[in-house]
Amino acid sequence: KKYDVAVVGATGVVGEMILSILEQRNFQINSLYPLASANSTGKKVFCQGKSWMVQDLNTFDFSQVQISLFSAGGSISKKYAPIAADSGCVVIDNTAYFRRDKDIPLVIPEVNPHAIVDYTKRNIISNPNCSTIQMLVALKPIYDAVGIKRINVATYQAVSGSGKEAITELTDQTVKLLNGQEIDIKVYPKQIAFNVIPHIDVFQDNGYTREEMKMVWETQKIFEDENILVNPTAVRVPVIYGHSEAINIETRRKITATAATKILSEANGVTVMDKREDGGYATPFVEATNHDDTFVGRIREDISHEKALNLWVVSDNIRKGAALNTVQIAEILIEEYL
Ligand code: 11C
Repeated sequence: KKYDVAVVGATGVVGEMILSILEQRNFQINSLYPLASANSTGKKVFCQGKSWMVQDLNTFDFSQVQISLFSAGGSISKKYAPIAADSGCVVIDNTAYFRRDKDIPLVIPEVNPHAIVDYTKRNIISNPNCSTIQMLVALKPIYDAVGIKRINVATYQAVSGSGKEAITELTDQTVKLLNGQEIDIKVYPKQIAFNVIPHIDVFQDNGYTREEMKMVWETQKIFEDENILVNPTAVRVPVIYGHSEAINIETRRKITATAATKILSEANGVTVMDKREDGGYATPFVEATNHDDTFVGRIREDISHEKALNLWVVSDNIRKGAALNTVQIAEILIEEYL
């Protein structure tokens, strides 16, 4: 069976990746409807050997499609996802807008595919934040084996997480600084080239940022464990693609590094790259970019705690962190539910 699919935000970083993943995985498409704001209307995108005209989201009739993949920002999802869902199609939404709603499943296919069943409540499924996805793909096998009480994580997040203008900001600032010119600062609150910014998304009353709190809320929802403690610090680094995370977990029962490595080596969606030698670990741009798997390395027992483990986790934030996860959800949806 073939499906009619709308891709909302088709000209954005994630939208473009969704199109290429639909092609790579030979998703059974009948008609594709790339949608964007009026100023992108009329552009063409390519997928599965055909060119498809970008149409205006504002006037699109969602009753023509069975599946809509949204990745055009929270305010667009707020307005248009309910319209699409009410027209009868299933929305898979990449934004944070619906993630905390109790009647909307929040899904990572390697972690909680069973949650998809509840899509019927509102015809919407949420895709988690990229930082949460890679963290939980890596931690789920350990959670299942020995339990996790507390997660302490510092992220090193690529600029592509903020969209195309942020990639341009990093590259432009880099070129200008190398040429001794004045730089423009538009997307981030400080210079990102040759720098590190300990601030992603807006500050909350508790002093954490929303990106950090997303990792708390989403972990508790996806693991269905409101007692799991998560303490994140989210940091932007001058990397174009690939988020990295230094994770320390306090487990309920002791697990050795050797046992954790074995479990992770057999886990779905994980590649262990962990030789204790120069270069024996994965890095975001060189190894993780363009790969489906989340890479785990630097697996070692915490010398300061009896039941804790350290991990280095890197993944392509646009691919597994957004587009691939969305398409994987759509694949399960059509295989098991539609
Ligand atoms: C970033 N994680 O790297 C963000 C991007 O909640 O879907 C995705 C934000 C979200 O900037």
